[in-house]
Amino acid sequence: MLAFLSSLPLSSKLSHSAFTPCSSNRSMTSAKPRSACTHPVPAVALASPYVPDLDTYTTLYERSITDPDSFWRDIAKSFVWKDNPGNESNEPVLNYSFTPGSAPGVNVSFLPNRKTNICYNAIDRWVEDPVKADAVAFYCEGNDPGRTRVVTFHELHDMVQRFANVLKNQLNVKKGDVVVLYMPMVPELPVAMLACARIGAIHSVVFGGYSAEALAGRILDSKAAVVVVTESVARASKTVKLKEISDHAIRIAAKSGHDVTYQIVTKTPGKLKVSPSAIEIPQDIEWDVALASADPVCPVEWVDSEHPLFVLYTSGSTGKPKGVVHATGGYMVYAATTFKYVFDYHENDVFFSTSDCGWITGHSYVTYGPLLNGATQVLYEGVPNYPTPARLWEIVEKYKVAQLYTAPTVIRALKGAKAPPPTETNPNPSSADWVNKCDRSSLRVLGSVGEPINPEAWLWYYDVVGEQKCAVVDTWWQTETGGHCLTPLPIPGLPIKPGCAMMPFFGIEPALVNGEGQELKGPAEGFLVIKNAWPSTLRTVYRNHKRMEETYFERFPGFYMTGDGARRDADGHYWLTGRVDDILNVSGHRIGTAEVESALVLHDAVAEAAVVGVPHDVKGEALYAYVSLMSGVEPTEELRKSIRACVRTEIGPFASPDTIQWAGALPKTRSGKIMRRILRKIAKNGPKTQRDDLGDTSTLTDPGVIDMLLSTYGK
Ligand code: 6R9
Repeated sequence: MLAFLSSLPLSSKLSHSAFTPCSSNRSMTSAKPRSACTHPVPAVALASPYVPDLDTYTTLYERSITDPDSFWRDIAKSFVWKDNPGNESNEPVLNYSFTPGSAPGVNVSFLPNRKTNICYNAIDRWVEDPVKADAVAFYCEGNDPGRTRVVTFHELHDMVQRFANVLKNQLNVKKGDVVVLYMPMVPELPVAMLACARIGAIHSVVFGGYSAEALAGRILDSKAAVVVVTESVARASKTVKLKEISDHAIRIAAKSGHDVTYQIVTKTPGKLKVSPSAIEIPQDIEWDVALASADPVCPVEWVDSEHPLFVLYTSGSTGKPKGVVHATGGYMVYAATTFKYVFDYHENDVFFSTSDCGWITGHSYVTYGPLLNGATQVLYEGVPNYPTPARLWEIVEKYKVAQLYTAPTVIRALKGAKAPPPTETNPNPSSADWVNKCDRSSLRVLGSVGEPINPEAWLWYYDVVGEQKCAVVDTWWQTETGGHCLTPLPIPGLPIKPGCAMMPFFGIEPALVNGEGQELKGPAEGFLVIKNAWPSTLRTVYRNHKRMEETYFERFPGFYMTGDGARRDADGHYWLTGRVDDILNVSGHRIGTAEVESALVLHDAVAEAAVVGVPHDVKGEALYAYVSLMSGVEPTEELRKSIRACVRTEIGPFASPDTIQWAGALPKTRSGKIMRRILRKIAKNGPKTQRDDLGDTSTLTDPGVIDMLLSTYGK
C-alpha cells in the first residue's frame, strides 16, 4: 500500500519535501517530536477528490484572491436565494473595510442585496427529492452504547417546522429576537438552531459546561426572552442537571431586572414542557404533544443576506466574553464550501465531528456545513473515552465514518489511555489496541481543530488511527472566522507536514506582521493577520461594534488581527505558534485569563489573582493561578477548594485552575502591570527557574517578589 501511495505524482508548483524537518516550537508535550518530524509522509489516495492536485488548488486559490467577487458569486449559485437576481456582474459581493471607524456599524458584507434562508438551504431543498428526503441526516449515538436514534432529512424537516411554529406562535418569538439554547448534543439542539434560523430569530447556544452565572451573563447580554434547555445530560457516568442550572440562571437574570418569558425543556431524551413563567414550572407538556399540536408547516422567513444568524460568546483577552455575530448569507456559503473541500465530503460518506454545538466547530461543522451539503453524520452525545477508550473507533466502525474531526486534546488522551487488559493472544497490549480492534477502513480524512497539534499526536493520528492511508487536515480557524482559514486540503500527492496548518483556504490572504504592523516577507515569524475579508468574517460584537473594531482592527489597521502568532517556512507554509494575547487554550476550550481572574477575586478571601497557562500533556495548556489572600486570611486546603468552587460557579468546571499557588504579592511593574512572563516561567519551571530566563526584571517595583514566589512554589 505504501509503495503505491508514495508513487503518486507530486505537483511541481510548490517545493514540498516529504522529509520536512520540523523547527516549529509547537511541541508542547515532549521533547521527542523533533526527530519524529523527519518522518516521511506518504501521499494519500482519495478516489475522486474535488481538488485532485496542487495545480488545481493554486489556480482556484489565485482566482479567489485576484477576483473574489466572481469567485464567490459563482459558488453562491449552488445555494437558493429568494428571487435569485441572477448573475448581474455589477452586483456587490464582498465589501469590507478593516480600518476602524471607516464604516458606520458594519465592516463587512456579502451579497448584501440578496435574501436567503439557511434552514431552507440546509433542509428544504434536500427533501424536495423523495430519495434524499429518506436519507439519514443524523445517526444519534447516546452516551451509553446502544441508546441510538436515526433522524432522516424528512424527519428533521418535520421537527424543525413544528418547533419553528412553537417558537413563533406559542412563544411569540419574532424575527431578530435572540433565543438561548442550553443543551447537550441531542438532535433537539440542531433542530432548535435551525428552527430559529427558519423564522429569522437569532440563536445563542451556550455550551452545557457553563455555570448558571455564565449562562445568566449571556441571557442578560442578549436580553433573550426564551431559553431552551434539556432536563439533564449523561456525560460518562455522571448526570448533569442542566435544567436546575438554567432555573438558577433565570433567577439571577430576574434579579438583574431581566425576565425570561419562556423556558422550554426537552427531557432526556425527547420530551418537551413549556411554561409561561420562567421561574415556576406549572405544567409539563410532552415534546411529542407540543410538536404534534403545532402546525406541521412553517414557511421560511426570507431574510437579508446580512441578517444576523447567530451570536456565539467567546473569550477575549480583556473583559467579559464577546458575543460574536455571524450573518446569514456569507456564513452559509463559507461553512458549506470549507466543509466540502477540507473534508472532501462526497454523497454517502458519513461524517463525524466530536465537537459540541456549544462551540463554533459544532455550529459550522455539525449543524450547518454538513447539512448544507446534504451530508449524513454521527451526532454523539457522550465523551470520547466512555465506557472505554475504544468508543470513538467503535463509532467509526459502526457507521463506516469517512471523515473524523476532533481536537488534539482528545487525540492525546486516547493515545495515552491505559492499555486494555492482557489476553492470551495479546499478552503485551498497548493503548493502540483500543484502536486496532476496530475496523477503520472507511476513514479517508482525519481532521484536527481547536489548538496546535504537537507532531507526536499528529503522527499517532496519522500512523495508528489512519494507518497512513488518510489525509490529516490540521484546521486553523476561530469563532470569529466562522470557518476554516488555514488548512491542508486532502490533495493526493501532497505530503502534509505533521503539526502544520500549511496553506490558506480559498479567499483567505494570510500575512505576518511585526509589532509595528509592517508586513514580513518570506520565511518569518510574527503576528498572524488576514489581509482581506472572506464571506464569514464576523460582522460585529453583539451590541458593541466599537469592541469589534478595537479588538480586531485597531492594533494593525487594514488587517484582521487574529490574536495568534505564526511562522512561515521556506515553502510558504504556516505553523501556528499559539496566542499572542492573554487567551489560554485548555483542552481546546478558549479561556481568557481575565475571565478566570475576575472569578477568583469574587471570593471573599482573595485580594488579587493572576492566571497563566502551563504546558500540559493532555490538555495542551493547564490553568495555573497565583492568588494573594486578604490580610489575616490563613491559606488552607479547604480554602483552595472553595476558591476553585468559586470559579466553577462563575464560569464552569472546565475553567477551574489545576494549580493555585499562594502568592504574598504579584510581580508588578511601576505602572502596576502584572509581569505575566515571570509568572509563566515560574509556573513552568518552579525552583529550577533560571534568573537569566526571566528576562529584564529591572522594572519590577519589588524584585524580592521573585524569591518569595520561588519559595512558595508547590506549597
Ligand atoms: C475553531 C476554534 C480559536 C483559537 C485560535 C487558536 C486556536 C484553533 C487551531 C488553533 C493551532 C489549530 N486554534 N485551531 N491553534 N492550530 N488548528 O477553535 O475556535 O474556540 O474561537 O478558538 O484556537 O489560538 O485563535 P475558537
